[in-house]
Amino acid sequence: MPETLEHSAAAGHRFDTVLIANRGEIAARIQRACRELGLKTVAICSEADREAPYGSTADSFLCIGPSTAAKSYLNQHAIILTARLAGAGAIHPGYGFLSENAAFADAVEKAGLVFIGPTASSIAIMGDKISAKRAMMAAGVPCVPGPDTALPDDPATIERIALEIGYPIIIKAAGGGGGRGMRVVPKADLLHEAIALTREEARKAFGSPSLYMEKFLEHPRHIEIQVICDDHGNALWLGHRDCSMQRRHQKVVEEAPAAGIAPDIIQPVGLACVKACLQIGYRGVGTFEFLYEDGAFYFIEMNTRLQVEHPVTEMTSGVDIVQAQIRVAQGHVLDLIQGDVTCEGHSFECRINAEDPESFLPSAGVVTHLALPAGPGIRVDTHIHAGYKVSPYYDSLIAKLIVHAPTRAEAMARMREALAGTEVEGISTNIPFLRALFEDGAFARGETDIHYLEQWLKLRRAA
Ligand code: MV4
Repeated sequence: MPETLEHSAAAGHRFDTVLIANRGEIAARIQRACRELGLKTVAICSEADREAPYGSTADSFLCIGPSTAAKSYLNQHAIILTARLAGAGAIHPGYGFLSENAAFADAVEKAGLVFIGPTASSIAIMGDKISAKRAMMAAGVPCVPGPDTALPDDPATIERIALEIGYPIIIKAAGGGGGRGMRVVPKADLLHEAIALTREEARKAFGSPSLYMEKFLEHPRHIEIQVICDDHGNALWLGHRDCSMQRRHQKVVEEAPAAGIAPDIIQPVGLACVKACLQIGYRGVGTFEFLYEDGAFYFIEMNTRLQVEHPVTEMTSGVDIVQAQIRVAQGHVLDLIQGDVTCEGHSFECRINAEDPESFLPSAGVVTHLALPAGPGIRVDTHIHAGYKVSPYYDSLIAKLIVHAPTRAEAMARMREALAGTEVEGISTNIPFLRALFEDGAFARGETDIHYLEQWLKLRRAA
């Protein structure tokens, strides 16, 4: 049956070949989604990734530069040129690298290619944490107490703002995010020094001295809401995740849904996120990050990319988020409405990292033996195999172990089983530590916050 005009992709959005501007497990994940949609794929690599298995399954595979990311996966010009040479009509940036670079999204569109992600303008608004907060406050999304404007220079005015919020407060760089460029101020006499230090860091790291101030929440959980929007005024939220289990801003275990949060508590927050997306004309997938403390949600940041932990939401919602992301980039209307979106059962994801168990430093080398788990409700997203060489150039994520089961307790049991069936030899990994974490009582009871894992590691080391 021919598509109706409204349901067909806009002419300017048509593409049949996607260049995947990333590496590792997510390059393999995106390639599968493309193939299932009948799209051809162009894989790219650096010199360190020439042997990557997703290279031989792509329709073409091109080496674009040296091992250093700055000269390959971050080389905008080389990537756009390669897309044109290989006949790709679109670029999927994955996560990390160029995925939240507004100038890259703009350059891709100016080259006549589709950027599989939001508009450059949406990326830029969310990249500036002050303009992001302003957009969210305007849409009625609950935010952390504090102004949605940059801190002024006048010391007396700054002091007054801090007193109004109430100590402890936190100073954050507008150009920061993900834990970079922030400083907690416990009391008034430390305020001006903290601002001066954070401003200098911000100037150096982000090229902008712009700062803002918020109430510091001491024991929150990190809860996020996944959204997807098309170019025709439709937006959906696909449920929520708890990503509190982290160390140094690196998530280790994620789950969906967040434990112990009643649907009628989260529902208005999800709807506010949808409203915000419609108000700013957002397109593509996105994640609203919240802190959750004493029964209330506080927006902190929006991520304008596909996230590492998207699989837990795929397991509970049944939506293939990567396929949906590509479809909306093609200009298609979302084929779901909010009433079709359900949350079934419970899902966990463990990030398997090639790292030293004591120092957490990346562990490079050859995987001499690999056993992966299988069975109902078990999914493994990885690019590695026995004989694979883990290089020292990139982040240490080598696989994601994802489980799904009817209840949280059953999902935990399934993850214990999956971890027991996972064997990686030749390099060090965090598997022993993940096994121990899934035996932890407080975790099983859902009694954790953003500080829990670091405290747990400290106690474990002392024992
Ligand atoms: C905060 C906060 C407490 N109060 N903001 C860190 C990452 C960045 N996305 C925001 N972060 C935080 N912002 C206020 N007003 C505590 C953190 C924070 C954190 C947040 C989420 C997950 C892990 C974290 C670890 C330390 C601090």
